[in-house]
Amino acid sequence: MSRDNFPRLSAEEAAELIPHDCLIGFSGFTSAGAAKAVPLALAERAKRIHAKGEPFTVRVLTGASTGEDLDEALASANAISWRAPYQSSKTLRKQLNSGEVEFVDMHLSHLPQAVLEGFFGQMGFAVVEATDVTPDGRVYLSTSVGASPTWLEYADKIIIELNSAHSPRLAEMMDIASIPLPPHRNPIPLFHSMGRMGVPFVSVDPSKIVGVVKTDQLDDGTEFAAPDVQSSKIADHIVEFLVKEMKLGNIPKDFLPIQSGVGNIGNAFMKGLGEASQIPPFYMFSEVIQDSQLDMLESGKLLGASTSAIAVSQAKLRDLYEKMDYFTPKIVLRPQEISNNPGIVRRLGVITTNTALEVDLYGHANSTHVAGMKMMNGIGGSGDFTRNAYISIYMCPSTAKGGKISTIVPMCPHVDHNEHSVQIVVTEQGVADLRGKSPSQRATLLIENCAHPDYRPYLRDYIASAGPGHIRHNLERAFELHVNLMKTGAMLPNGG
Ligand code: 0RQ
Repeated sequence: MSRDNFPRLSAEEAAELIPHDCLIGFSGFTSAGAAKAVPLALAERAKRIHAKGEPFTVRVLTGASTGEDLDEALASANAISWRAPYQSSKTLRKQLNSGEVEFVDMHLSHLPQAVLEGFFGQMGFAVVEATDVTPDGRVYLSTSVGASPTWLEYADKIIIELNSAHSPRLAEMMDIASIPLPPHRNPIPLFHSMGRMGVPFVSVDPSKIVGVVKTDQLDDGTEFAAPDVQSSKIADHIVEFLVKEMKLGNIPKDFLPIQSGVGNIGNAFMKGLGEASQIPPFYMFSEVIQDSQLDMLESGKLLGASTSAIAVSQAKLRDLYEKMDYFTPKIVLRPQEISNNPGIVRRLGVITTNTALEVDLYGHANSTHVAGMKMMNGIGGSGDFTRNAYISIYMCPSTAKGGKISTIVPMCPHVDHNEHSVQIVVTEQGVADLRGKSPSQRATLLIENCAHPDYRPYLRDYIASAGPGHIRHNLERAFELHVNLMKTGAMLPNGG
């Protein structure tokens, strides 16, 4: 039997199978490997049903964020009622902040276990992109693994999007293993970023595959802006810090694996690290690799990368597919439960770098909620890595929105990473090394090294007005900057 023996469906026919209020597990970890045709057809179907005055929504799980054809298309069709664990779609962001959509922000490594334990109820469908599926139920995934192995195991029914635009040689990068549920777990046998413990495919019960939809479309891909002056300064400060740590002997001479968050600043930092002659070639243990990491793999600066997704621009992906002999030994693609596993992060001694929206004077970081209320994207994998990092670094420009917002604030109105996990804070102004520092020492370092000079007088005055205590606050003023922002559009009347 060939893969063509599975029912061949159009995307529209596949979408017709999915009932109202179904919990669906879509493949996708960023736009990499995201289901493309079925969600788009499902969005169109929802519009047709809504036009008749009838309800149609689905509950959506993915590995992380997705491409335009998934979150953005479904949200624009008002077809999502509930969503976890992460998103970055403009329309969906509006809907979850207005309360139209229920959103659950979760650590990405927790997601597979939570689903398998049944915390979110039964999953009707898995819709998963693959490069191949064999008659005995071997599913070969495309540019991301994410939580797809869990969806394929747990869902009642499976729709495969068989995408011929991807290289089938992605299988050579895959290392897919499932972790049994507690209390039946053993230590995960990975002792190096490039270690392997699994197989190149996911095995499913073939009778669950209700259809195969053929596609031929690359991932959306993300094009990053060239690093701006601020991002470059942040990158330079971090590189300088890491070189100093190496000289002090705090980081071994052959270096430690790096994790880097997604986004413009993360991409700029990785580019800076790639160009730093004082940093030896190193490995990554991360959840996503972006354009700059492919360049570094080619130059030899990056020796290898463990990841859950190859989230690169289309031009880079085409280039990668042309050079598979070179790249396949250098990239390992893993399920997010393993790529983001806090135990392995601690074991390998990963140096983590993530971006915050704001950091408070005692080192609590807010990565998700603007003014403590409006969700931006979600915590993603940042917490998985930060909590168990060898050194955890948070970076952000000292101001946002043209200086109207200080990213160093007296108290974060929402905390994703707390003072016990955040060790180093970097802005374009400089570095605050919070390790071994008491709360009052941390506040001084953050004000004098990281805050924008326009905001330093306010922050010094805030501390001067704070009551006594181990962590000193003036509760009447703790959110004054945020309240000003909401009332006037700026944290300080004259920007500082
Ligand atoms: O808004 O685009 O309208 O100008 O936030 O900020 O500076 O471009 O930085 O792209 O790296 O994103 C924290 C959102 C930063 C991201 C966050 C505004 C700013 C801009 C973007 P505009 P930048 P980035 C693993 C790691 C959590 C998940 C994570 C993120 C926009 O890094 O989602 O770490 N992190 N995952 O103007 C109001 C502030 C602001 C602010 C910045 N204090 N208040 N707006 N902005 N600071 C990856 C995965 O899990 C897949």
